[in-house]
Order: sequence, then structure tokens, then C-alpha cells
Amino acid sequence: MKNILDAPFVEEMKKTTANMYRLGWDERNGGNISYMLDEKEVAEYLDLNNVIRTIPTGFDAKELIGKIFIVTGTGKYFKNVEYDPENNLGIIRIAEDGTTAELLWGYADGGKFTSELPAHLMSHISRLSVDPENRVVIHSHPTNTLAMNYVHELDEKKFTHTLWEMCTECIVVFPDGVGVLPWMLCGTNEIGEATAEKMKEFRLVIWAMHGIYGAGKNLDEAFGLIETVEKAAQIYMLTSHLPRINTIKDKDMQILAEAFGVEYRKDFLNL
Ligand code: 2HA
Ligand code: ZN
Repeated sequence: MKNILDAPFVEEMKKTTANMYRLGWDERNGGNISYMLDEKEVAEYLDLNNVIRTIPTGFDAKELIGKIFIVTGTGKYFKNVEYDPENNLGIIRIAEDGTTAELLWGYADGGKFTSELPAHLMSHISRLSVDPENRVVIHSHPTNTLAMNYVHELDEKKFTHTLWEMCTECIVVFPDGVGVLPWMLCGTNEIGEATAEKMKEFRLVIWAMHGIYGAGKNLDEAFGLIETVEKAAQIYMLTSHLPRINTIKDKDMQILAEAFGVEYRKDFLNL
């Protein structure tokens, strides 16, 4: 059996959480990540018959029975993951009943998965229904994205349109746009269900005045989506109080989307 601390997926989680912490997006215990792993790969590092303990999830994820995820721990700090993965991360498998998580590794101090597990697992189910390759869901509190929530209308079309206008590549990176949820209580099944509903349509979902969710087939893709939104939001926050002299026009965005051959939300442009 190989050493789990050398597993590429543990290494990736360490690097991603450290990176996000240093970008200032994941203060204290802010943010969480879930990453679906390949059973055969995990079996190189862990005895899959050895369940350390079981933890109720509080909802039914029958679509994910048997699936294995590496997930950040509740109350844990992204800052600390790289130094102490075994306490700050856990590897769980969704049990046969669909409502229990079997701990295969991690949460070594008796901890458990993020309080946002419902939003994560329900989002996995939604994304998998439209993209069987989806593996990763990331939640984060990126600074400018959050700032923009306070000064921009929280309308999906208007919010996406503004982000697309802020950098030439935005419409190419997230042609499907950004879903927006109103402020809601976090950590609940309700916000999980609302996020998952949006995730059928969008890979990015804003939680108003809280943060963002991004989904993708790997950590790079999910992170890169959030990073691109955050960059656009930064340009917006640097310029929105100044007279606008130039802009990317809707026609330009259409030309871009067509040149790159992406399926974009035509109804989000005013052509
Ligand atoms: O895990 O970000 O939304 C801390 C959070 C909750
Ligand atoms: Zn949060």
C-alpha cells in the first residue's frame, strides 16, 4: 500500500487550498472543496474495506452511493491544510443507504466534513447529470466578487453581462454565465437544493453577499472559473466608480464566442 500523504489528489488539495488562502479568498474557515476520486486510484493508498467511522450527512445522496470524495473539514482553515492534511481533510464514501458517509481516512482529530456538504453533494449530482466528467465543487469567498455583490444588481443576466464586459476572455471561459442566489442561510439543505438547481444550468453560482460556487472536471477547471470571475469583478471594482470611456460591446462578445466556438447564453447579450 502506498502512502496516502504522497497521493497526487492529497497534494493537489494541499496546493489548491494554500493558493486560495494566499489569494485572500478563504479567511479563517471560509471555503470548502469536494473532489470525487477514482476508486481504483484510492485503493492504491487505502484499504477500502476499512471504514474508520460513519457520519450521517443529513440528506439522501442516493445518486452518489459508493462514490468517494476528498473533502475539506468543518471549522478547518485552508491556511493549515498543507501542513496537516490528515486533520484538515477527509476521504469519505457515500454508504449504501445514501445518507451516511463512511470515513476512509482523515478528520483525524474526530472532526467531520464541511457544513456545506449538502450544497457540494447536491451540486455534484446536478453537474454529473449534465456533464458526466464533473469531479470538483469549490466554494470560496473571493474578495472582489463579494464586493461586487454589494454594489451591482443581483440579476443573473445583468451580473453575467457585467462580468463578460470586464475581460475579453470572460465569455469564452464561462459562456454559460453565472447563476445568482439571493442571500440565504448557509450550511442548510435548502441552500444546497437551491445551489444544485442552479448547477443544472451554470458551473458558477454566486451566493449573494457570501461567496461563490464553481464546478469542473478537475481542480484546475473549477478554480480557473472562480479565478476568472474574481478577475473580472476586480476590474469592475476598480472602474465602476469612474467614467466609462470604452467597453467591450455585445457585438464584440458575440464575435468572440463564435470565434472560439463556445455555446453561450445568447439571452444574456443585448444584440
Ligand atoms: O466552511 O465558507 O459557507 C465555511 C464556509 C461556509
Ligand atoms: Zn462560505
